[in-house]
Formats: sequence, structure tokens, C-alpha cells
Amino acid sequence: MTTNKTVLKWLDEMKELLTPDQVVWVDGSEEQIEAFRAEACEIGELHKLNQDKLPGCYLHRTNPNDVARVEDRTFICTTTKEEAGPTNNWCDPAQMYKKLYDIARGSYKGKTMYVIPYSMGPIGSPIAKVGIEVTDSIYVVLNMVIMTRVSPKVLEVLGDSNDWVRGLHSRCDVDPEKRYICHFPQDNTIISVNSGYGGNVLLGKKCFALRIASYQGWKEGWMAEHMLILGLENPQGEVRYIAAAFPSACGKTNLAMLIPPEYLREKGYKIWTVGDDISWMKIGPDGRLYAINPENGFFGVAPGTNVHSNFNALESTKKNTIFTNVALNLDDNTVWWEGLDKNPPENALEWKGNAWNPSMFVKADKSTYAAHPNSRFTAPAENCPCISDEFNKGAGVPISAIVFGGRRAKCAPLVYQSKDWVNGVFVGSAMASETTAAAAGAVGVVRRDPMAMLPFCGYHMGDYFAHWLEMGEKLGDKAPKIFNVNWFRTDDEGNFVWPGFGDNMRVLNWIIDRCEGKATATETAIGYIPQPEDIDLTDLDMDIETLKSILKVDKDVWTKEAEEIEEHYKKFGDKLPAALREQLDALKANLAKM
Ligand code: GTP
Ligand code: SPV
Ligand code: MN
Repeated sequence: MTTNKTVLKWLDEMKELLTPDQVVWVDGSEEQIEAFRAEACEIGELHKLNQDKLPGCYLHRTNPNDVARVEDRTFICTTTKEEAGPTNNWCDPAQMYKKLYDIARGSYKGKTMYVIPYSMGPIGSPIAKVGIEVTDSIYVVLNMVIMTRVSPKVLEVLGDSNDWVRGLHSRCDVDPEKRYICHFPQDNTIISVNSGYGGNVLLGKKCFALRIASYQGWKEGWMAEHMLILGLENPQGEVRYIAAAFPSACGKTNLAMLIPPEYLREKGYKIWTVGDDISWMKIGPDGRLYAINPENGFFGVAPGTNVHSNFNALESTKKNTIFTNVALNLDDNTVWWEGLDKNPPENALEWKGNAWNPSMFVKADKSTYAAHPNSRFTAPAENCPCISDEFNKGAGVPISAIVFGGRRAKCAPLVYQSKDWVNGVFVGSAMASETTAAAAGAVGVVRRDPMAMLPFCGYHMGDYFAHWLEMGEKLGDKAPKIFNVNWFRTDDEGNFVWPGFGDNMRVLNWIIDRCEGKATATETAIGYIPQPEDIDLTDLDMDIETLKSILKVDKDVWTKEAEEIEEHYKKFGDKLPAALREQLDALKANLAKM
């Protein structure tokens, strides 16, 4: 497949270490994919679903001990601990290589070593990058051919270059005690052992496109962010692009594909999806910030996805999709998950493969759910009815607004605009959100998650903040405007106040109007808030008083918030940029005046 000496040398090392019975290059061709699917079904890795209703679709169940990313077993192995910073687990590279090689040694015995050459981003795009993953899992191969661009062309584009990311995945025994997801940013290398789950093993995604790429972006002057990218088309046919960073399972896929409320659709508003999870951004020739989606598919949260909440995501899963850890409807050999519809299958297998029926379901007890709360679909982006024309173009789309957000039951208002780039970086650096099922561990605990990158930043978070500030200086008056949103404010009964989903379009319109200088706002201690009349409530069952309640900036709540940000900032020591310290002081002063 290639004569690239750096590739061949590394593959020889991998063969020697892993001792596979055979080596198979993955070329992404339809024939090869079909053969892999058949083999995966034979060995029980995949279950073939109803091909009339769901052509090309399959179900996979992971080991029940292996259902989410494992942040406590994820490491950034830089030469010094200082480079990885206070928010990452760190280990000395030499020590970690030894430990991982000892675990992986001989683990492909009796198996095939699949070699996957892939491009993150349209092949040949100036923003795209090449990776090669070796794996012993056909499931990983079949996911990678959906999530990335796998083709021999990738190797042609790479030529003799050494600028590619090495990825070793070995499922080993799926032993949670020996599970490690390790990154060596200075060697462009990722090693993942003892997992078979999503973000732990599809090494192009979080490991490369965020952890390694954030490090590369820092060194090379660009940005790799945990952001969706959408195009908002107005009735004049003009499209403005927004990139939004929300933590895992906080609504990126949903926002990226939203369907505007009917009255806006009638006027001609549309949303186009460029990406739903990751954004790589570079300053273009005209000085603006341009973004590409490095991925080629969606690895989306299944529960809660339905025709009303996310029609376009559901459509995307109707063909050539792999479902992981959802329920199997035995009556028609299709899939089901909580929130898909109001008709749970009478005769089903839950995500672990045990018999299940609706009488077993207890809302308060997640262990009775048919689908795992972090069950996922892997769907080709080309299936998405609203995929942007720009998706496959390598130049990227110019970003008008960057939006941060998270799950905050009480604190953050529905939307606010930062005062300028530096203030926006402060807002991102102070972000917090309630934890979700996307990572192993407690759910619903508020934690600081700067720019939604806490689990994904491949270097010292203080340096990362400084990098953001530097990008702002380079962008100058061409910098995107920065906003913060919160769809998750709750009332006293714990119900979400804002309808969310498609209705988030009402907020996006205000954001774009602000970017174009068309909408008014009120200045508050934390930034610019819309006047209640600025958020269009047409056709919505919500009165203006309720809207006001979720736009409110509460002095006591925010004073406590500022104290927590102070605590959070202490972690970064003298790596915390002075400009952010000043922003916090200014916030405190503003609150004191309220
Ligand atoms: P990752 O793939 O883990 O990065 O997640 P994501 O950020 O793409 O989140 P996703 O869009 O898949 O949404 C996760 C969960 O949040 C789903 O259960 C959605 O139903 C729910 N959700 C998304 N948008 C909204 C919203 O606007 N309001 C409410 N209340 N829930 C939402
Ligand atoms: C996330 O957790 O943010 C995801 C899913 O997008 S995973 O690929 O498993 O990281
Ligand atoms: Mn994500």
C-alpha cells in the first residue's frame, strides 16, 4: 500500500510486538466492508438488523464493563508532568510505553492486524491530517470507515512524510484494571488497550482530533475544539456559520442538525450541518477563522433521539449505521432506545442481550432501561438530510460566532454575549456543566469543563488559555463573537424551562443578529443579555415572564459562581494568563456593584 519508510518501520514494530497471524490493509472499498460485515456477524461482533427497514445496519454490544470513555485511565504522556498540566493524568513516556507494550505484547496472536489509513478532514485539505490505526477489532474497522475517510488515497497524499499519527489499539481481554488510553503528543502516538468502546478506540476521534490535534494546533498556530459547526441560512439565502462547544451529551449533535420552528421555516430559515462534535480551525487568507469538521460521520447519543427532538439524526441512522448498546426489538429485528417513541417493544433484548419488556422499566432506575444511557449510533454524515455543501470542501467555513454552553440548572442564563474576545475566553475558561453518562463516573455533578475540553486538551490547560488569547490577537477585529448558552435551566420542580431542540433556533437568530449589529442587548455584570422582546416567542407556549426568569443574572448565585471560578483558577498557578485573572476581578467588581 505504501513505500513510506516511517510507516513501514512502525508497522514492522507493531507486528513484532503484537504477533498477529495476518495483516490486512483496510481500503474502505464497498466489497471489503461487506466482507468485514459478514465476518463480524459470523464471529458475533455484529448482529445484522432488518435489512428491509434498516439496510446496511448492524447492532453491536460492548462488554458491560466498557460502555463509556474512561477519563481516570486516560493519560497525556509528555516529557514533563508540567507540560500535561493539572487537569490531565500524566505518566513518564518511557515508563508508559513499557507498561503498555507489556500489556499489548502478543495480544494479536491468532488474530488479524487491521491497518487503517485514514484522513481527518477531506483528503488533501490543507487543514486535514493523516492517521494510521492498527486494531484487532472488526467493530473498530467498521466504525472507522464511517467516522473517518479511509482510502489508499490517504497514503498517496502522505507520500514520504512523517507527519501522521500512529494509533495502536488492542482490545486485549477488555480488562478494566488494565485499560489505558494514552497519548504521546511529542511522538504523534496513541495507544489504547483493553477497551472496545467508542471514544476509547476510534482513535481518530477524541484521541487524535482533540488530544493530539490540540497539541499540534498549539505548536502550529491553529485550534482543535470540541465543537459542532452549523450554517444558519436566512431568507435572503445568506449562510452564517456558528461553532459551539458543549460538553459530552450536552446537545451538540442536536443543535448541529436542528429544524427551525415552522414560522421560521416558512420565512425561509434553514440549518446546514457541517459537523456535530469536532472542529479544526485555522486563520484563512482573509484573516477570518475557518473551520472544518475532521470527521466523516456521527457517533451520536441514541437515547432521546426521535422524530421531534432530532429528525435529521434519526434519518441519518436509517442506512449503513452501526448501533451500539441499544435494545433489539425481536418482533421485527430493529432497534429501540428510551425516548425513540412511546411504543417500547414488547419482546426485546436490552443492551446487554437479556430478555426485556416494558413492564421491567422503572424510570428512576437506569439499570432497568432497555438501552444504555450512553448507547450510540455511528452514522455516515452523507446520510444527513441537512448536511452542508461545504462538508466535503477542504477550505473550511468562516466562523461568525463561537458559542459555549453546558448543563446548568440554575446559574447561566439562556444566552449572553461576551464583551469581547478576551472576555469570551474567560467565559469559556470558567464553563461548568453537570456530568453525563458519556464518561464513566457520577452523573449530574457540576464540574468545571473549560471550553468543553477538560477531558480532551492534550497539554497544560493554562497554555491552552494563552493559545486562545493569542489566536484572538491574531484575529483582531475579524475574530468571531463569543456567546454562552444554557438550554438546561430548571424550575422548582426540576423541569427544563426552555423547550430547547428546534426552538434553540430562536436564540441562534439573536446570536447572528448580534454579530451583524442588528439586535439590541442589555449590559449586565456577566455580559450582554437579550432584551426579552429580542427572543422571538411566536407560536411558543411561553410567556415573557418565564423567559425573563431564564435570562436573569442573579447576584447571589453569580457571586458564589465567581468564588468557584477563583478556586478553579488556583489549579493553573502561574500558567493562568494575567488577562483571565483580570477578567475574574472585573466580574467580581461588576457583581459588587449590582
Ligand atoms: P457527545 O456526542 O457526547 O459529544 O454529545 P452531544 O453534545 O452531541 O449531545 P447530544 O446532542 O447527543 O445530546 C445529548 C442529550 O441531550 C440527548 O439526550 C438530548 O436529547 C439532550 N438534549 C440535546 N439538546 C437539548 C435541548 O436543547 N434541550 C434539552 N432539554 N435536552 C437536549
Ligand atoms: C463524547 O463523549 O464527547 C463523545 C462520545 O462524543 S466518545 O466518542 O465516546 O468520546
Ligand atoms: Mn463529543
